[in-house]
Amino acid sequence: MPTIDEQIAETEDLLKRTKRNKATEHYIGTMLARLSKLRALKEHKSSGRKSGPGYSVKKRGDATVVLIGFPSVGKSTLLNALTSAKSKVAPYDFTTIKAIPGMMNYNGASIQLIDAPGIIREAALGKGRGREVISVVRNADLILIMLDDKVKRLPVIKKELYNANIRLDEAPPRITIKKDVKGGLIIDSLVKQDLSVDSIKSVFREFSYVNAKVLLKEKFTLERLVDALSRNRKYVKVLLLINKIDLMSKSLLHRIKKQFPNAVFISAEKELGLDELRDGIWVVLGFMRIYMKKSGAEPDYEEPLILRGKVTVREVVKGIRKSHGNLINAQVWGKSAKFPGQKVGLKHKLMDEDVVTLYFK
Ligand SMILES: Nc1nc2c(ncn2[C@@H]2O[C@H](COP(=O)(O)OP(=O)(O)OP(=O)(O)O)[C@@H](O)[C@H]2O)c(=O)[nH]1
Ligand SMILES: [Mg+2]
Repeated sequence: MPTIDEQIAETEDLLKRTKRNKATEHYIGTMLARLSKLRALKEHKSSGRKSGPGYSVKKRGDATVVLIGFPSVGKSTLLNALTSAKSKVAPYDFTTIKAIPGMMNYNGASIQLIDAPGIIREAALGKGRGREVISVVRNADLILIMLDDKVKRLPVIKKELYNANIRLDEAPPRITIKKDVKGGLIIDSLVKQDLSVDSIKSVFREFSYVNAKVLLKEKFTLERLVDALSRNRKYVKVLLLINKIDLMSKSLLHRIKKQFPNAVFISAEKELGLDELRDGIWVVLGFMRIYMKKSGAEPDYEEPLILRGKVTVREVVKGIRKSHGNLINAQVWGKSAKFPGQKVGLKHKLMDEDVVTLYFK
């Protein structure tokens, strides 16, 4: 019986050698599904053995952000600049050997920032301190990938995270699956699929689905279908950071900016660009400040309600946590209001820095 590692290597090899076309799609789907199952098995087997102190950090605050990057790019320097933590900084690689948390307060939100050990090639296999890195990333709401002038290393980091089943800036697949006791596999789709029904079914079969009603709500690739059927995928937002801009010539900086227009450019040591970074983190995490205003009074700008994600009047009612009876309606001032003081219901979507008055029965 070949070992799991051998089976993984063999399946990867088969995938590499098989050209992708309509005729092989079905086979490739089966192989991708098999590979995913083998990797999950390996992860499961080694996680029991290898856990220990320093491997994961307890989540605290309103959101968790993890710093990822090759050794010596300046992750610890940045943690120290943004929080009151003191992570060791040194000009040699692998200074940081375990994940170190700090708290960053911004606009009234407390954001946990975690400095991870340097990620390197094959981190997903536990090389370097890879396993710790992956375990903290899995708990993150956002990861900051930090690079210095060696920007060519970005694909290496992305590949490691991908192999560790972390999906960057992807929404979870849109699909519903209802298991059944008979009837076989019934595949319906809201959009036209490029994959054949046969290929789709082969992936489901590899995941041991025999009878199920499936509704696909987006256009799937084989990889994304395998992701949808694997339980260990983690979908995380990412912000790219380019550090040590103080060491770059104008022309180099210009070139890198052109290559990565969405990156945030900083110098952790000289504290350049840190306001843009704090703001970027706030925006990407979808944080909002909602100022409450009692009827006839001034808004409370001192202590806003801090909310994240989909924020409607309903979340505000939940957020104030006091029982006031039933909401009759609400009034809104600010970016989400059609006009100042618009009357709205529970479903009204709010925006950062809106002012809200709630009327209860
Ligand atoms: N010039 C310059 N040097 C920096 C900057 N940020 C960090 N450094 C230096 O780069 C070296 C490595 O910084 P660290 O913060 O220890 O790097 P790290 O990414 O935490 O490294 P590991 O813990 O080994 O993964 C130190 O000598 C820092 O002083 C920067 O913005 N500009
Ligand atoms: Mg460090």
